[in-house]
Amino acid sequence: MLYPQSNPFRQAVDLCGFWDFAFDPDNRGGQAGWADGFSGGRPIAVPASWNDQFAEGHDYLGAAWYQTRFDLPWGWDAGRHGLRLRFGSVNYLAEVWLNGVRLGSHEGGHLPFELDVTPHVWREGNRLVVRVEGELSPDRVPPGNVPADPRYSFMDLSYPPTSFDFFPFCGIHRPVLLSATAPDGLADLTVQTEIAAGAGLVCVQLRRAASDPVTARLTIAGHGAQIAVETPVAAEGEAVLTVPQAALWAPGSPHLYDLTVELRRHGATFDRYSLPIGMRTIQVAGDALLLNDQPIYLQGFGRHEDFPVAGRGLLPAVIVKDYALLEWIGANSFRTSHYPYSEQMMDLADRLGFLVIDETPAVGLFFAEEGLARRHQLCRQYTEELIARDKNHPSVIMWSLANEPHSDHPAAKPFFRDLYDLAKALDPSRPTTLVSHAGLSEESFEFCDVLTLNRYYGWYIFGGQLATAYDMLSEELDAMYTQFHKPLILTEFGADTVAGCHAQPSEMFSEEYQAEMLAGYIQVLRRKPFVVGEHVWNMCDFQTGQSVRRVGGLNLKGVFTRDRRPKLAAHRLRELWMPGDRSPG
Ligand code: GCB
Repeated sequence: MLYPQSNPFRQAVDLCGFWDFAFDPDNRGGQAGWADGFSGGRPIAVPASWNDQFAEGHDYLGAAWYQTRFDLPWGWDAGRHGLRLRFGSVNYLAEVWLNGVRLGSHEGGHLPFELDVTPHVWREGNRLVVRVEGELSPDRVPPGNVPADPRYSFMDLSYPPTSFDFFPFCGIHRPVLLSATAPDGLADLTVQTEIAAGAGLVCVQLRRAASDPVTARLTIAGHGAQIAVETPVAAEGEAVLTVPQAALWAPGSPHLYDLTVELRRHGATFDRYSLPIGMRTIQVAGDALLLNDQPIYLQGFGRHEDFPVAGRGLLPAVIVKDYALLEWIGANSFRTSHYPYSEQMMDLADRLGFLVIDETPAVGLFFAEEGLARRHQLCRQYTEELIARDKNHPSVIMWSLANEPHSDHPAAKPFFRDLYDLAKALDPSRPTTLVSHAGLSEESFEFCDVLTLNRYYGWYIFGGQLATAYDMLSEELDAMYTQFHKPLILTEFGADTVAGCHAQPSEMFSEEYQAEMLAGYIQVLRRKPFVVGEHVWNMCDFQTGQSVRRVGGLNLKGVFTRDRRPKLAAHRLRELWMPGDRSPG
């Protein structure tokens, strides 16, 4: 699925702004005909979560209705163009009607879906209605409302009752776009790059929405190069372009080229699409992770899309701020914990040169029989949608198929074997992983190219005992390497920290404790040649369910506060991470 863009052959308009909104706690909207349009709604911002916009909606996860109106822009013609609506992310369940006609539905937040509106759209006065629902349920992914029963391997008393540690924000979270394209134009592009003797080989696969024979002209421009080829295309086509002395993409030098594909019939162009591409390779070799054949070491964070008032809604200024902080602190990477981030975030990772472990929304999975087939099907769907969305980003160096599944169950291994095979079939070019807290007993590490582990010695266990924590970590890492012989990234380690709380000597919750713990962990990690990365949990404090463990409903493991102010640990990490300080501890 290509992100909509505007040029002389296609156009996209943004439908975001203030929509009408109504909660529907008794589920009356369907019967009352709200799908045809409803009156008495109040204004809501799109994109944004509803939870922080209205006090009574703070913990409300049930049904709610959105509505807006639009006219077709000048020159758009449903007789000549393919017209589509594209939602970047609606959490959790979306059902969409245009002018009273049900267009379709989509399950799962954080991933885009498109609906064809061509047959139903009017020139003026279109009424778009979306029913959104975010109930927590054991057969959804991520799951929630899971019975407090040891068979489900999950018991954590928090409200709302999620099986994961972040707030289950609901709403239309990312842009809603209306696009017009040539009905026989480009439907998809897949770009893969290889490097051979300094030249970049760019293999482009094209897919069209029609199958009559036409010509594709592909151009790669940038860094002094201008290379073009032509190739015949029917429903599909392929071309390989060679860029001599390619400027490779890497952190610190994120060189991008412009790939432009034009479709022509009888010499006349009828569609065009442009994509920034980066030439780079990524592979696992022995104990190392190689970018462009050179070992790389990841330093950075797990993060959340989370900010006051907007909740999980797209806020471009926060994206820019977060990249500025990542640059300031000397990070080169992050994981999209625990769901795919916005396409805007991914575009900037390419431009600014950050390495991304791209994670599906499969967090808090458990494998008891009830709902298992459904959870499995959803994980397959998310894996397919994520790879389809992000396959062309040079910044994406690894797929993460889940976070901390409760995998001490016989059904877990076949479940992950299937997801791994699926990811490899869709994209054999990138390493795949599964972020685990099971460590040595994680049987599904068999299907991981890189081991990714979360550890909280010195916090949830051995709290206050940092020397013991480092010993435990060191021993476990060595044992894991002995057992699996694969490179390892510590994808989470950290301590809740109240900004402004100080202690000498350090104590849990103080800024000193967090700074000391992170530095101590990093010292251990850098002594292990098979460790290829350190991701601190978390970049910023973030909202989660209310519980005795979470002061103010916040997870306070950020090295920045929720409003992006550095704690002591941020300064300590900066000393360790800025270029020039890559020496082993
Ligand atoms: C974890 C989870 C993460 C939590 C974190 C914590 O292992 O992967 O989602 O937020 O621990 O702070 O407890």
